[in-house]
Amino acid sequence: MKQIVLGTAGHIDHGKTSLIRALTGIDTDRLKEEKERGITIDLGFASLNLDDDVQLGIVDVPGHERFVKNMLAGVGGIDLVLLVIAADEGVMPQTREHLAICELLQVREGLVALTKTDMVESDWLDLVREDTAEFLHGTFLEGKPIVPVSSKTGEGLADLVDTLRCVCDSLSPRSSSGPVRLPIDRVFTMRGFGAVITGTLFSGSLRLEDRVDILPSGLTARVRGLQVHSQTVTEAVAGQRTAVNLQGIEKAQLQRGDILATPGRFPMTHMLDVTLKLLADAPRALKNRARVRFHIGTSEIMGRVILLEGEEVQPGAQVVAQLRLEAPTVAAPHDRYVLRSYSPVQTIAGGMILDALPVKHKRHRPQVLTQLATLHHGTVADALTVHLHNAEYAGLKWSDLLLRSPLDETALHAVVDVLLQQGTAVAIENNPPWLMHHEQYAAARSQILQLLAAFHRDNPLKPAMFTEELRSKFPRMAEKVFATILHDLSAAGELEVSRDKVKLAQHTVTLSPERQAAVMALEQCFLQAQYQPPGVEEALAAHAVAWEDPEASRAFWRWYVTEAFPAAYAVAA
Ligand SMILES: Nc1nc2c(ncn2[C@@H]2O[C@H](COP(=O)(O)OP(=O)(O)OP(=O)(O)O)[C@@H](O)[C@H]2O)c(=O)[nH]1
Ligand SMILES: [Mg+2]
Repeated sequence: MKQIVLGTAGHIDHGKTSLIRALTGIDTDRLKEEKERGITIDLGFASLNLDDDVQLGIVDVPGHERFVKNMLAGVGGIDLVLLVIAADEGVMPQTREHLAICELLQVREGLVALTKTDMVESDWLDLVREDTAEFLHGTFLEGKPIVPVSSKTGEGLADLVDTLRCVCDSLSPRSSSGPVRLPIDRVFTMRGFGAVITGTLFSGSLRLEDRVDILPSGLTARVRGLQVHSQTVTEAVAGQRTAVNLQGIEKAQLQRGDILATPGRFPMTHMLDVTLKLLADAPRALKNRARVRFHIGTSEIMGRVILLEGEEVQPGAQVVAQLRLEAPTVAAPHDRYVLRSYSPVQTIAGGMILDALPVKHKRHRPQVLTQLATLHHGTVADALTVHLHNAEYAGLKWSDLLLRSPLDETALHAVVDVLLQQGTAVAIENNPPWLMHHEQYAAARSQILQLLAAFHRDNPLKPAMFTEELRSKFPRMAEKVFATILHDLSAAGELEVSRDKVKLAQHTVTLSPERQAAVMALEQCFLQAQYQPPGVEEALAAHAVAWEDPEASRAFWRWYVTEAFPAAYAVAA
């Protein structure tokens, strides 16, 4: 069965909750205060079977401008928005704000319900319809169905359901591969069962007994029970409204905004590189370092916008920026987010995560801007090439590659294959892949060859260099990377590795005729001395090996006994 999550949107009192009740029979206003005041304060939930193939999970949001924060927590995971506009009032401020939010979050599909048709004349209804079409012009809802309904008389409801069916047909189901990520929108306890959380499963699939991380607290829990649309299930998949009964954690340790995730899969971050579009009707330009409210998933976190070019963003413009947050968050490339101004609280901007684990950028750096442009406009392969380049000699392990891409494991393997085939990356390890940018790999190779050449030049009498000594020249290079490059160089015939030493393949210790004669004489001396080998100075003196530099002659001697003539060494030792 196809699972689609629909969210309502629209101005206060325009009839969202009444319409959901008329469609499903469920009153989504659960709180006492909601019933007393006749308004929605927090998210409400319902479900509707459109036919045998499609099950709609419904999130009903509040329209009041003071509760946009709650609305934002509800629309994060929706596939489809039902924008509700009352025929008697037409487009109002939160109609605009909610539509802008859906647009910033790139909600995939949508339609409009013109409610309260029983309260207006038909010529007025025609006018509102025209106005609405004009209002939608240039937005993702342009040209989408506008369905007049009355929740009071029931008129138009059948038509709305038919239209919903059509819209859902065009929506492809979400892929349930990938890691589990479920932004929590509600926490409560069930007597005898303990803590229960609900939310829209953003990606992956969740099974009974699975272990999960709760972020950002880092606590872990076990899935004891699962429900989808009030039915007990053994597995929930991406795109489903899911209730999870957790064992090993208390209600007090959980809150809206937390994320339930595959253990160890998502590191937390205080910084994010993003595209940032300031809404065309934002009240003023956005200045560098402006304090904002950052919304992602079901969470709200304070932070500052660091503009990477220019001093301010004009309404309607899009830039790249770095967000520096006051509390950690979890995000993945291509996730969408919304920004609201600190005070007065108003939706002003939003965009897409480009890098969830950036370094702190200095502003006005052409290289940073070029790289972010690639992360924004390039393919996943292009983006990974940028990250591989920045990773230098460390390269990127499989877990790093996963964090740097929006793909699941299967799709990422395909991209890795392309990077290897086209020579952009070199494999340090194959299973799982650990990649290095080909330029960094080439640079490391030639640096190793250069260091060895320098060693041989400075130590012409030493046949080889201790591998550990060479390795110590690369303090930031992982053992495995170093070993792989040595292995590759050796396989290519560039160098020779023997036990704990390494040398350039073409390097040999060549002696002057004078030294060669001394070696022979010393060798004879040792052989003849048998079990009473002479001391170093004594042997040198006896054979008049008086080279210009006494230090050099001692070094030569050491080499001679330890390397050139193992039999002599064995005796000397
Ligand atoms: N006559 C008439 N009244 C309606 C209709 N739909 C809703 N109402 C009335 O409008 C008022 C507001 O309806 P709600 O459904 O609570 O509006 P809402 O959009 O959910 O409001 P918030 O959640 O607070 O934003 C209630 O008094 C409803 O009875 C309709 O189709 N016809
Ligand atoms: Mg309501």
